[in-house]
Amino acid sequence: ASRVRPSIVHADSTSLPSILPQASGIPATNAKLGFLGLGIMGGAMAMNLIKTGHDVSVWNRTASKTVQFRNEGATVYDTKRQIVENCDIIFACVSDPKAARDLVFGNGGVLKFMDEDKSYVDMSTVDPETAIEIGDAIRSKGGRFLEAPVSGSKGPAQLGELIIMCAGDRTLYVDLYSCMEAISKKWFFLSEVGSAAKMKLVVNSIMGAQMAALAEGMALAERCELDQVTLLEILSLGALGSKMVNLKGSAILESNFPPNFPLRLAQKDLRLALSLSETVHQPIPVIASANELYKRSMSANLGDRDMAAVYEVVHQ
Ligand code: NA7
Repeated sequence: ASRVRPSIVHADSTSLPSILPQASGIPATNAKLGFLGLGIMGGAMAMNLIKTGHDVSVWNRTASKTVQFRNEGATVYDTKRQIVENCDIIFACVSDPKAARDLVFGNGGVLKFMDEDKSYVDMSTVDPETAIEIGDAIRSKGGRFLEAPVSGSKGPAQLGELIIMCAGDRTLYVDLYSCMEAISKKWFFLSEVGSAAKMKLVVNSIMGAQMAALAEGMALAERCELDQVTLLEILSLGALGSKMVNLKGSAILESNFPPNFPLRLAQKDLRLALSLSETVHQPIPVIASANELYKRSMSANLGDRDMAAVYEVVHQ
């Protein structure tokens, strides 16, 4: 039997009322979207989908987080089952591999309710093994699967300027055009499921080590009685100038670490990157060493603060 795919309505279509908000001029797909996980990242992405005229239903483990989405026009469901039954494409964005597996395989998980008319897009940052296991399971029920971890933290997520690494079902990737426009500035198709997870872990391992080096450098500057503001200005004017240096450097200067990217998730990504490096026998001693600082930060109860709070353990 031929499968009915939710289709993209193209910009020159006259069938859509012009009052609908659009993502960069692209009318929203007609597909009914479900979103599981309304944390910092998932919440911002779901909100941008709603604001660009998509039909969005949401579920979150902690129900109180759904209120603002209902107020913006989303349908709120109490169970994952209802999301699957009422939606064509289900997005998930939860903390870690355990949470991502729980959503699919756990009690009331989505797998039981998936069929050949459903698609599942996992945007959580997980290890490649988890992505492959989830992808295989969804496909075993006839559904389409795309892994789509994102690069960028709270600010880019709210601005719809994430960078998205996708791998898996190419037709689903194409069908997500208006969604990707709504939440990202660039999206990539890599290849087989697992490759996006690997790419994301490589990206975040570099970021974790860079953050740790910035924290140590700022601590060293202070210990040498150098002005940290001047240090940041010198860095930002040279080859190391970056949003990361500016934003995280300012956070350190102000000793203010609201969680744009919670430290516990940064440490999770380093842990997963280290495991990846072991499977392919690639030494990553600088990244491994940075991970020790994040582990120490976790012991110092800094996990729910921003990753820049790693400064607190290098600056004693
Ligand atoms: P947050 O803000 O810590 O949000 C985590 C979300 O994951 C939140 O909705 C949690 O629900 C949900 N979660 C965690 N564990 C579970 C389980 N077991 N079952 C269902 N839902 C769960 O993280 P971010 O939004 O910053 O990051 C999400 C992902 O993107 C992560 O992989 C990052 O590395 C990148 P809660 O509200 O706590 O009930």
